[in-house]
Amino acid sequence: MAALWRRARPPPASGLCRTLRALSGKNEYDLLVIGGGSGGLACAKEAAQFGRKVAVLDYVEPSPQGTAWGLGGTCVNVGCIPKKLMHQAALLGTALKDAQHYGWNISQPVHHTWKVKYFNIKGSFSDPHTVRGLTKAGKETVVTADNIVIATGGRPKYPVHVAGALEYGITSDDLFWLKESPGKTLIVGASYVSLECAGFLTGLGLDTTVMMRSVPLRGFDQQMASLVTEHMESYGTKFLKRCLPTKVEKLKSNRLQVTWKNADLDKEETDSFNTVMWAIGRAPDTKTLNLETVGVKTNSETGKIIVDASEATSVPHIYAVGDITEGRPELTPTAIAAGKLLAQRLFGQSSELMDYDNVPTTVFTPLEYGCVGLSEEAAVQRHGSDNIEVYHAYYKPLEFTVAERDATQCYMKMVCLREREQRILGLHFIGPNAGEVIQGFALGIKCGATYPQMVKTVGIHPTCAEEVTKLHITKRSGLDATVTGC
Ligand code: FAD
Ligand code: NA7
Repeated sequence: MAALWRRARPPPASGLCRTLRALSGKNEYDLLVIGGGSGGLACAKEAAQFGRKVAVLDYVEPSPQGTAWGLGGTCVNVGCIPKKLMHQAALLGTALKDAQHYGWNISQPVHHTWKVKYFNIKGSFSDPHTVRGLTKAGKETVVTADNIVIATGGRPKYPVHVAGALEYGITSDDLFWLKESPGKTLIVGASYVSLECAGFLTGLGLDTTVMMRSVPLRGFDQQMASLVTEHMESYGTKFLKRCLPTKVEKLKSNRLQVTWKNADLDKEETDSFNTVMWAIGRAPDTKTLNLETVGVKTNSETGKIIVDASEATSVPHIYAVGDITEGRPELTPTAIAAGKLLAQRLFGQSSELMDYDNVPTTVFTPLEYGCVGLSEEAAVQRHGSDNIEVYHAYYKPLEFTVAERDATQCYMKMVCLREREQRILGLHFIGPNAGEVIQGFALGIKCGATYPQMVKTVGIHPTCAEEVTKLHITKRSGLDATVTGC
């Protein structure tokens, strides 16, 4: 009887799908995208423009602290957008201070109030054309497609050997969704995520400490990175250098007591905080995708998916874009552009590949740091120090003068090849609106701009960006690089 019932029962959904596919020889969709973030949505929307049948799966696994959000991925929910708005909130605090120097009467003291606005199928491969998804309620859905794009991004890492880290700590996934101010905060790590968050928390008036085990902003130009942290220190952010946390405990007062090892003093130290945030890097969650079953290769160290220049994985018709991919910049515009170009190649008879060279970016610390192209270290490594010329300048933004703001870290440098044409290899800028400044110059550098062309470019006066067009002191000369007068 039981055997009869088993035979009469319809096959499970995934089996049904496979059966239908086997019968018709067709998949349901032209394209299935796993991950509805920056890269995935851009790819799906572009493919739909070509009239293709497209499906997107997106599922947000709640953070260990229980924070969850809806469609859109990291950037709009827990990344670029809330971060930039918090940065703006902090900048407004500084602007309020400046305003008094410009003659505005502002009744003191000015305080920030923490405000929050709330705005929610986990995909796993069962064969190379079939993805099985579970809704939050546990309902199974099965989707088959000719082409599949994996765009599942990454999530913040927790330190594995620090007792209490997972239990008591938060990450950037939680910070932007807190209902109450985080209070006195410790941020561990010296990545851009760490420094940006520490910057805006300090700017909002919170007692904020960054704990770093080695250098700040690894991978970025290190002279610029030092200026960024130097400015943050003068702005009020505390730094615990060459320190590694060992445990986090909850005190009766509900505060979190953190113990760490100070490598310079070779001793253990402790302090208590209201909030401990881990910003020690991000990791792809490839385990749940079941990639081994279908043969998609990953880097065993990073867990990221290995792709070629056309974003193809080791399995034909399976592609990957965005943060999940090995060796790509972890940035929203690169994920979007890569997703769009992939859809155009798949369905629009295009052969254009994503060009990952000279991608501009900005670290939104209190004094912003924008850059495009090579760091000075990378240029030296690639071309040799005799073959590069670095033009640099310390400058004072006009708006800092009336407000009597210190401009010690307002600095820029342009790294060029030294041969006759002096092609620009990298541009680095610390100062107000660095993202806005660097974006335009990035076009020139993408087009192969040279130093002579840059200095022939007429500046817009009075701006900070005009100083880029006036750079003339080389580092090699040893001359004072401080800009004076107009
Ligand atoms: P994501 O946007 O992360 O999207 C992946 C989606 O897939 C998520 O919704 C995820 O929940 C979902 N998913 C995962 N697994 C599955 C599964 N098995 N099934 C279904 N769905 C799944 N970049 C910038 O360019 N500028 C910035 O200023 C900037 N600031 C940042 C600040 C912070 C704090 C952080 C954390 C990141 C920031 N970034 C910034 C980086 C940027 O957010 C990422 O590079 C970008 O979001 C990557 O896009 P993606 O499509 O690869 O992945
Ligand atoms: P990154 O750039 O991977 O940086 C992680 C930071 O956290 C970095 O300062 C690390 O120090 C530090 N770190 C890493 N592990 C630990 C532990 N266990 N304890 C203390 N500190 C630690 O972070 P993001 O994810 O923010 O950046 C991702 C991408 O953005 C990156 O690939 C760039 O392309 C830009 P370290 O320098 O290793 O000593």
